[in-house]
Amino acid sequence: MSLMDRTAGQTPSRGVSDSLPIQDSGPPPSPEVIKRKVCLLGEQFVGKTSLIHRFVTGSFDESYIRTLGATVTKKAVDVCGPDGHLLRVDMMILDIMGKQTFLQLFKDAYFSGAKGVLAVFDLTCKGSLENLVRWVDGLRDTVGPIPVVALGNKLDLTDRIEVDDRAIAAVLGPLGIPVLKTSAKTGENVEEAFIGLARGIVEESR
Ligand SMILES: Nc1nc2c(ncn2[C@@H]2O[C@H](COP(=O)(O)OP(=O)(O)O)[C@@H](O)[C@H]2O)c(=O)[nH]1
Ligand SMILES: [Mg+2]
Repeated sequence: MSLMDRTAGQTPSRGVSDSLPIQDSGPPPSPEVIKRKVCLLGEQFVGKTSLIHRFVTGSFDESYIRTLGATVTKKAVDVCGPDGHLLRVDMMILDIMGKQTFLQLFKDAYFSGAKGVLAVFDLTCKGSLENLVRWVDGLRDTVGPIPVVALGNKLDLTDRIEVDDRAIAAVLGPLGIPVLKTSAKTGENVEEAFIGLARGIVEESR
């Protein structure tokens, strides 16, 4: 039985609730919204476009769509703000063509104003982890110490994984960035990656 059923037809009696402000009229209040630019970086083919696609549409597209230049997608996530209130982080997600040459040309424009980064490598390709250091250095040269979460992607390809936890710690430990293992194919940890980044962004803007 709902509250409406229980109270319908009853004579209202005076009580504590009479002195409280009316809460049940209109839609619930929306959380405060902050808009933030976030970027994905990392070598070509590590799965940046697929991770964004999975996060935004909830699906995986096997047919590889090459990213031309840079594309922008938007999605909001709700996280708990520093004062305990819900905050909506409206993310403008930038995806680039993953070549270092492209990064050199457009680094400033691409990273400028970014408040968080997902640095992606491929668990089945050791070189993509080693090269991530250069990507992160390039980022920090441009925008300074913004929150970065590293993602070891393609976790579903269990029999092809080349990068173990020790190698990850050796390369990324000195950079001091958290690491998550993801699969754009199964969706494992993809939502967590973007939410983790949003949390880092909210922490930074305190
Ligand atoms: N098995 C598997 N394949 C993936 C995953 N993520 C991406 N791929 C594939 O890897 C290739 C490159 O992905 P893409 O998102 O275009 O990489 P990008 O160049 O970093 O944007 C494509 O063939 C994808 O289908 C994953 O998590 N698991
Ligand atoms: Mg791409």
